Amino acid sequence: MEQRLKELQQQALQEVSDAKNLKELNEVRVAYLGKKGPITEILRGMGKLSAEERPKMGALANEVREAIATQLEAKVEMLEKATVAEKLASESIDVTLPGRPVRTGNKHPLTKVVEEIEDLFLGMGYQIAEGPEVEKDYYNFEALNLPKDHPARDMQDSFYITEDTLLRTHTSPVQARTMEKNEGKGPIKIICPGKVYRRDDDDATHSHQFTQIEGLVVDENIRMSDLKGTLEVFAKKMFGEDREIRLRPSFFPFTEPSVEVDVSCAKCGGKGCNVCKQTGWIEILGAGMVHPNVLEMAGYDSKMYQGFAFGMGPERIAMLKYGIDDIRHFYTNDQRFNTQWNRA
Ligand code: 2U9
Repeated sequence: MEQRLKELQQQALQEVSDAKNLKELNEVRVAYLGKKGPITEILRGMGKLSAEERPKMGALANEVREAIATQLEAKVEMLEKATVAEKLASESIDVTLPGRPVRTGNKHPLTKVVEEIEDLFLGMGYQIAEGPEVEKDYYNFEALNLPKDHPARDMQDSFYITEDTLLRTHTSPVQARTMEKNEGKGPIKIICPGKVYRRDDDDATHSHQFTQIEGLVVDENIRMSDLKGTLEVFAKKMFGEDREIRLRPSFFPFTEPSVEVDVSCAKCGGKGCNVCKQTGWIEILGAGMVHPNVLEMAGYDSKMYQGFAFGMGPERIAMLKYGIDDIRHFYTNDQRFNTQWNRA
């Protein structure tokens, strides 16, 4: 029996050592230490031994059992550690690998130019004011010194909704509303960006809906020189520090005097070329001193308060700055156009 136990121990330990995984190891456990296994059988048969041999064999059988169990435990632990190590190795992440590129969108070129202009005036202490696109005839025309019989009110030129509401034809009503809200007091220093609408046939330079940015400054002691200095800073920041501006007399019902403002041509530096039609100058905006009638209608004493105003079309500014030849590009959403303006 002693011999049999020793053989069993040797055999079991060999099988433990040969087991390649936890499943095989469990099979060894069941085969040797299970209820139907040879060791249990031997222990059950102890009764048949002599009183002298019984304790000796019992102790030996238990020793063999212990030895196998201890080896099994050790092997289980080893296999478990190996499994964890294998899993860690296979799941390791190479943090030095380059990331997958993410395709980002970009702002519309018109949005970029509007924001550039806004930032420029915000930097000069202006605030941004907004107002409704469906506007009262009063704020769109009357308050801006365009009386009832003025030709600009023609049904042919504006999108009327009712007799006294229309899609605004400029952003000037926002300034008129702001002045009214300020109840005759200064200072006001605002720019008004937004969509405007005019009855026009669309072509390379006209669109029935376009964008405007207008500015208004109202305070005591505002002079034409303030307007000129402001527009000079704007033109240089927008088109280049070596650009110059010139003012030409013009007419708008809401300003007196009124001017049109040109910037020296960036391509030829003023010598004359195809971009500036050989004149050396390019028109970029209109401006003037706020008409006393406009100040008075909004509740300002025009002897105490003066103002200057200006208006520009960001599409035109963008077309000049980036050499875009057709205003319709801004509104037809061709991705080849929209995605080529990825400068920050
Ligand atoms: C108030 C008082 C005065 C706004 C002005 C212009 C001159 C002007 C055009 C340029 C090209 C519009 O985009 S465009 O078609 N604008 O020339 N706008 S002065 O004057 C105002 C506005 C509001 C209360």
